[in-house]
Amino acid sequence: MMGSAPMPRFRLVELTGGDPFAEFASDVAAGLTAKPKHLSCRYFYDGDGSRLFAAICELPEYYLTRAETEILQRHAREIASLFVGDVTVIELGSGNAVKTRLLLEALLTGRRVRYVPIDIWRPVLEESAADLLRRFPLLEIVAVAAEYHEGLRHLRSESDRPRLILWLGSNIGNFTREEAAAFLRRIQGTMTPADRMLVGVDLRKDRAILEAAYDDAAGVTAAFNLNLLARINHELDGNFDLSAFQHRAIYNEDLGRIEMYLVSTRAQNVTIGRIGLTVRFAAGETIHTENSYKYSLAEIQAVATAAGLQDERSWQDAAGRFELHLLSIRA
Ligand code: AVJ
Repeated sequence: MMGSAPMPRFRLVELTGGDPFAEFASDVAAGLTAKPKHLSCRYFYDGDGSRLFAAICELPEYYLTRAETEILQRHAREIASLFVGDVTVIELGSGNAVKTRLLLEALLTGRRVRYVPIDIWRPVLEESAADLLRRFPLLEIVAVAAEYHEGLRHLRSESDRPRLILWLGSNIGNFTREEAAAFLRRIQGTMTPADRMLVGVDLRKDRAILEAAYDDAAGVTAAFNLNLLARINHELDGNFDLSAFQHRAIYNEDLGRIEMYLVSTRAQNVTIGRIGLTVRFAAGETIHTENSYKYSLAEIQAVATAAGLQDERSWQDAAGRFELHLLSIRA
C-alpha cells in the first residue's frame, strides 16, 4: 500500500452505560423522597448548566479557576519536561478545557500528543475538541462521553504511551475524602511508573472567602443551582416554581466542605409528571445539591497515601488558595 490512510484527528467514543434518562428519573425520585431531600450534583451539567458553570469560572468571587490557571501558566513547561517522547493526556471532567490548553501547548514541542477528554456532557466535548483541533494542528483527540466510572474502563485501553492524567478544577471536591481515595486508587491501578496524575485541589481557607465563591453577588451560582429544578421541569415534566426556592451555600468547617442547598421559601407541593410523584415541601425545607470539599495539606497527603500514590511535586498560586499535585505510583 502507498502509505496507510491517515488516522482521523478526532474520534468520539460514547460510553453512556444505561439509559441516562431513566437514571435521571430514578435518581430524582429517590432523592426527593429521601429524608433529608437531596439531588446529585452530576445533573447540574446540561447545556444551560454547562454555560452557567463556565460563567461561574469568570466570577470575581470564584477564585478557583484563576488560581489554577495561574499555576498552570507558571509551571506547564516544568510539568511537560517530565515526559520523554509522545504522550497521552487524559482529562477527567474536561468541561470547556480552557486551562488544559496551557498544558497541551507546553507538551506539543517536538512530540505527538493524544488528548483524551472524558466528560458527561457530549456537546461540550465536541465544542472544546473543535477549538483545540483548530489551535493545535498536530493534536489528536479521542473524546469520551462518559461518567467517571465508565471513563475509567477507557483509561485502561489508552496505555500505549506515557500518560498524564488530569483531574483539575477541584473536581475531586465533589467526592468525600474516602470516595476520593478509593477513586484515586482505581486510577493508580491503571498507572505505570512513567504515568503521572495532576490533581487540582482547593485549600481550606476563611469561611467568608469560601461562602462568597459559592454565593456570588451576581447570582450566577444561584441560577446554576436552580437549574437543577428547571431541568426536572423540562425533562421530567415537573412543575417546580423556581421563584419559591432559594440558593444557599454554607461552609461546614468541621467537615471542610461547602454545602449547597435549595431552600423552599414556603410550604408547597411539587408534581413531577414523568415519575408520577408529588413531593411535599415544608417552609424552609432544603434539598442538598452539592458538597465541595476543601483540603489541608495533611488531608491531601492522607488521600494520596491511601490511594497508593506518591506526592512528587506540588505548586500553589501566589495567594495560596489552590494547589496542583503531581502524583505517581510508589516505586
Ligand atoms: C466543578 C465541582 C469543581 O465545587 O467548585 C461551582 C462546582 N458548584 N460553584 C466546585 C461548583 C458551585 C465546582 N466543581
